[in-house]
Amino acid sequence: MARHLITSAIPYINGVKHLGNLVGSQLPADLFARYLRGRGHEVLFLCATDEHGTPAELAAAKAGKPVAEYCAEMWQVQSDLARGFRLSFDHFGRSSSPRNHALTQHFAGRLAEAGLIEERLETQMYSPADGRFLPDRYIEGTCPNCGFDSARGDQCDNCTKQLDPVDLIDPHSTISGSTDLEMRETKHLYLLQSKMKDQLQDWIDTREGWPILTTSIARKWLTDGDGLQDRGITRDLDWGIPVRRGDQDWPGMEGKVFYVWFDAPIEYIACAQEWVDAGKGDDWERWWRTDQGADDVTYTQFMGKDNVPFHTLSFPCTILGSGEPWKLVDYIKSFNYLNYDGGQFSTSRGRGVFMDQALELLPADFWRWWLLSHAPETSDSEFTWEAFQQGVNKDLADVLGNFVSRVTKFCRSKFGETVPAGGSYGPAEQALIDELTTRIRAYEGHMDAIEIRKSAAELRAIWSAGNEYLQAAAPWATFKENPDQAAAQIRLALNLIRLYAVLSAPFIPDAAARLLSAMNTLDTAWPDDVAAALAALPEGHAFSVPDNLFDKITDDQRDDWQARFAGTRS
Ligand code: B3M
Ligand code: ZN
Repeated sequence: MARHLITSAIPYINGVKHLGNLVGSQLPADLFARYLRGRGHEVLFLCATDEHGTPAELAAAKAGKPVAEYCAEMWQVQSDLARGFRLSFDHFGRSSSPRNHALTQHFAGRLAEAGLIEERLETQMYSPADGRFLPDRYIEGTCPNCGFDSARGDQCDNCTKQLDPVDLIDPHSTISGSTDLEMRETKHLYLLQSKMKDQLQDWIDTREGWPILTTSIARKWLTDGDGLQDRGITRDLDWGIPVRRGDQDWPGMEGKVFYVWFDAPIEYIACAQEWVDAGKGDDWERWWRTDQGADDVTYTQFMGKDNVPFHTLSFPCTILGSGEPWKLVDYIKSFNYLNYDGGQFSTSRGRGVFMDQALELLPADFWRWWLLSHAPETSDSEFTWEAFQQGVNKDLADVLGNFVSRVTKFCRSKFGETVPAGGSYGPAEQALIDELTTRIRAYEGHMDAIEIRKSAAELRAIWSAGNEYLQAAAPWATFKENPDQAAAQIRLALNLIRLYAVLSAPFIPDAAARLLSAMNTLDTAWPDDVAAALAALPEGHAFSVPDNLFDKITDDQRDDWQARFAGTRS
């Protein structure tokens, strides 16, 4: 039994996430966590809301609420949706927690002591009408690169170019609309990432077997242009973690907060402390401190590709720079984008299907299965309603659902609702056991390597093997000449249902639970020995016929949903 720490990128607080966000971090992280628990490992799976920065302040202002109140409400909304999708976090924390405040200030203090933080005087846009500086999204104007008229202070959403507020043409405040802006001097803290370049380069170069997507992004940032840039880690904002050196004031930094990307990854650690505070665990150090047992932990992070630089460079810089024995990530699984019906999912434009809407249409398993089996691993992938209908109907209804229904109903009609006795397994059954053994070992290999599409394909093949066996064995025909042999065939098939529940639970946990309850068993042992696993339900064991597992998506539903989600969310 090994110990696995798993974190998903923590979603921004400003609104409900869309299915593209879900499949790019939280959902695959949950798949992996459930799989490892199923194999008997000890898992700590953490996620949280990312509550600071200008997006939170602006969303709260739009909702007409104080930021703290807005964040508390949205945390509840996101937490409920996570439960709805059966995301099995051990704790769902908040980056605004007192724990994260203290830990972020602690890291800043350590980095300052190590000579890795520098105070720099710079000029920034100030709005006299608003009485404040205008960082990041508080300022908009015309993009000097493409001419887009609502480019933000930090980035143009149209051409994606990274910008500085001073680059914008005709800039204005997004709070008051004021164009009366001036440059004022203000002091900020810079993390001297450039000093850590060699150490980070060595670390990246020695990461064996990391996905190309992850290392190529890290290398590009390490070597492109001027290499690793020093990074401003403070902002002139009200909402955030006040700038302090450990528990001491930081002269000259009054009224400033840390930049959201400085404190957000630290929440991965603070979240483990919150998990202990919530009474769900009693020792966070053994997961995070290498001097207190975390050396034995395998730590895996999940995220979209846009988050990779912060996790391969910035956060490791914080960890390594502190000079303290914190656990570093062992493996980063990153994802490309899921597109929506010929375009992009977009939170700001409300385009696509959002987590709350998805659960109003169909149970979580439908979405989990389709999204995971189409995870954007090697390239971007696309959600279309046709593909969704086809995938769900074929894999879940025709293959898995149909197998369960045929086997349980046939047994009930001929033998009653108990595992039938009599007969014995012959060459056909042995061939099936052999095939399943090969396939289950392959499935484990793909899951261990977090190859999600390959895992889904193998699971589908495992379900199909059962259908093919049933078709060839034809117990409904065998029964007429040799009821004993039909009994053995059905006994095997009923045991396969339990086996399927165990193997499928990471993808479709609700259906798996229903199968186990129909098979009237609490035995979720992983099939290390397939022959033994197929004898788990003994002769005479009572079961019940489950209700239809998956209703097919009709053409009318598909057309209706496609039309309904063609526009933008209001
Ligand atoms: N909140 C961005 C995102 O949700 C950001 C991730 C933080 S991970 C520490 O894509
Ligand atoms: Zn642009």
